[in-house]
Amino acid sequence: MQVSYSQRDLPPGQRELSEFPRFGIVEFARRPLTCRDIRLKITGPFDQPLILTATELAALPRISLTADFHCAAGWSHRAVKWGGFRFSDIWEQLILPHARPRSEIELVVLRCQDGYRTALPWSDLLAQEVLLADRLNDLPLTVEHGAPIRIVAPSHYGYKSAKHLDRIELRDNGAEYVPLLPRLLDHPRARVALEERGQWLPGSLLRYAFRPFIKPIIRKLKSLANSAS
Ligand SMILES: Nc1nc2c(c(=O)[nH]1)N[C@H]1C(S)=C(S)[C@@H](COP(=O)(O)O)O[C@H]1N2
Ligand SMILES: [Mo]
Repeated sequence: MQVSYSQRDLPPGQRELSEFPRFGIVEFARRPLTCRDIRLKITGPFDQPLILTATELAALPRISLTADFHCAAGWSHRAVKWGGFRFSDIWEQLILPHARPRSEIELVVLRCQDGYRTALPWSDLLAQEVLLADRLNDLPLTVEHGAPIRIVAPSHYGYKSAKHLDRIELRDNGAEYVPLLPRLLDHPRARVALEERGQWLPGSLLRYAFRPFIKPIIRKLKSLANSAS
């Protein structure tokens, strides 16, 4: 199945990059991956945690999704082609039959091999365009872009698209979640269309505050990749 989420105009405050850069927290990018194979631990208000590997995922329909990617710091890259599985299919076909939650899920915490974490409201994650992707531009996901598997949530800023995903925590109480990033840089929903770059200050202001960090971070992460090879 093919889906496309590409717009004619970039969202407010975004500038286009012709290359798709590696981006994120430089300290975390220095950490070697602990596991090259897909292994997702699913925990929640049910008795037993669930482990999903490539074998279980292979039972689901494969989705190919082309979407623009928007980082809250202000860069966008157009028409990224992802391959993977819908989160909603994973929920309905792989989780629910084995682990029926005792209470309603409010929030999902996404935890990564490098120590990164982010969270999204449950209903946002169930949207049709949210994938767990293991392929990028018809090739297996590289370490730079989130191997072995990552979230892709194209309606949300890039910081919700957790790379090197290894744990999905379903929570019935969202209020207890402590964000990794300072709240100024972490909006609970981070919808691109509403310019929810962060909290406390409007996105239309934050776009100027974040912009100077784009180039140095990209340069730093490129030099990491070079020294590793
Ligand atoms: N595990 C992990 N996921 C992460 C990050 C990170 O540092 N570690 N950075 C986030 C940010 S801020 C962005 S913009 C995107 C960048 O994805 P890319 O490196 O594939 O361009 O990854 C997001 N997911
Ligand atoms: Mo970002």
